[in-house]
Amino acid sequence: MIFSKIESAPREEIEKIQLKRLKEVLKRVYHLSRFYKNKFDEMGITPDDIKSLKDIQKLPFTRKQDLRDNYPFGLFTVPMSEVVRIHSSSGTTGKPTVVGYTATDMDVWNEVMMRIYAMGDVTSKDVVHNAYGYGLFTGGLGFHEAAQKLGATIVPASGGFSERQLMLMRDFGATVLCATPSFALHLAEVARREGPEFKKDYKLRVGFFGAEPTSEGLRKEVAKAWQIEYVEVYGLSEIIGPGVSASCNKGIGLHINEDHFYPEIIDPETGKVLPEGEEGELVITTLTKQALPLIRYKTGDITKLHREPCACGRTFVRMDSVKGRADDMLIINGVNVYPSQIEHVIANYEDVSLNYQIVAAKKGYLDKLEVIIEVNENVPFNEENLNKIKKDLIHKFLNNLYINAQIDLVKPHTIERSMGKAKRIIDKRK
Ligand code: DLL
Repeated sequence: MIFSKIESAPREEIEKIQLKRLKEVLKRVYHLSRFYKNKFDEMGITPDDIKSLKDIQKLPFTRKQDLRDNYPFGLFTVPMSEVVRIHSSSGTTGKPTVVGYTATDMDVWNEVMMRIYAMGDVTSKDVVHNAYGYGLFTGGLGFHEAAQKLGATIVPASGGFSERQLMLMRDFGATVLCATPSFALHLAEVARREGPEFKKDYKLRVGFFGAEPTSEGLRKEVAKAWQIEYVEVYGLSEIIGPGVSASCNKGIGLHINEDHFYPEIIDPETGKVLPEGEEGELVITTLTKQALPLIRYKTGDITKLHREPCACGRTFVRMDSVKGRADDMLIINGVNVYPSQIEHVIANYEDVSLNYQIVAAKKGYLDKLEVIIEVNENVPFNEENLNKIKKDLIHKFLNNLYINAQIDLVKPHTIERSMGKAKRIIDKRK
């Protein structure tokens, strides 16, 4: 089901709207934001210099640090009396990044989220169990309001309390699950304790998963565990929250809501825009945001764009599932590796589960990569099995990723489960 006509409009029409909106947003930031006025002046650019979409490349980038430097509301382009909602990142290091929404921004957010729900055919007949955290994190409320607008029954479960959540999902007849993929997998693991046939007690048919990088293997595992359709949702609070893009399940990748968010792919080192189809850092310009418009925001997420026609009928450009964050890439003795590539190896080996942790450390001058993985419950935890699994995995890491990894196998249920975004990487070298 396609929610809005614009999602399948001819390319020329989409690009016409993008250019018109780009010009408007540039005028807005130039006249209402001291930060952007100074940046544009330094580069000798005015909004009038932008005559085509390609001209966007003349504009400066915006970074997460710019939001921090202007904490809390320095980049807002409306008076606070027009701001109706604030969200913020967790801010584990330094000040959090704060984002704001006007009433019109909220309408846009609901619109793009309703488009995403439509990718899983959600209607007023559905019961939506929302296990994203409520609060300053955009996941909970982002999924909440749009479901309500659609007329669906929303269950604002938030994170944690797995057994209670499962009870509510069963008793309320949830047909839709919204959660981080790692939490969805954890819920399935707990539900499985009721017996291998647990699924028959649940009415789930589709899930909306995002907020953290995943491998294809993990996505398949979640879909298989719950026997549901997997819609992948991407977004970030700085741009809007969840709602930037989502997968339609008819073709590969996630359709970007391009009439609101203009995407580019750049080389994260040089800042150069890369040719279509090449992998690099996703940069987004918000085309319609009022409270916090951002020009060429460096998301830090690594992906690529493709524009071949999609079987679903949408004409919006697609991005691949995010491979990882530019700053999450591990360099192990000179070899670059993303955690999702490590996860891919684990997901394709039967005897271990997707509960794992990656520890990078120094041993003398050399880097050491340790991967701690839980053995599957049905595999006897004896020396013979452990030695075989270790040997196989070491071989796979070496052959597929060119990494000499140390494998530590642990018993099932020993690695702490995440209730929100999974924390799987510990880099002791930092
Ligand atoms: O995670 C918004 C969101 C909530 C998206 C719920 C999807 C579902 P932040 O907390 O600001 O916002 O974190 C944004 O999370 O830059 C990516 O690195 C990562 N991320 C989000 N979605 C995906 C995804 C929300 N589908 C950061 N795949 C982003 C991979 C994702 N990474």
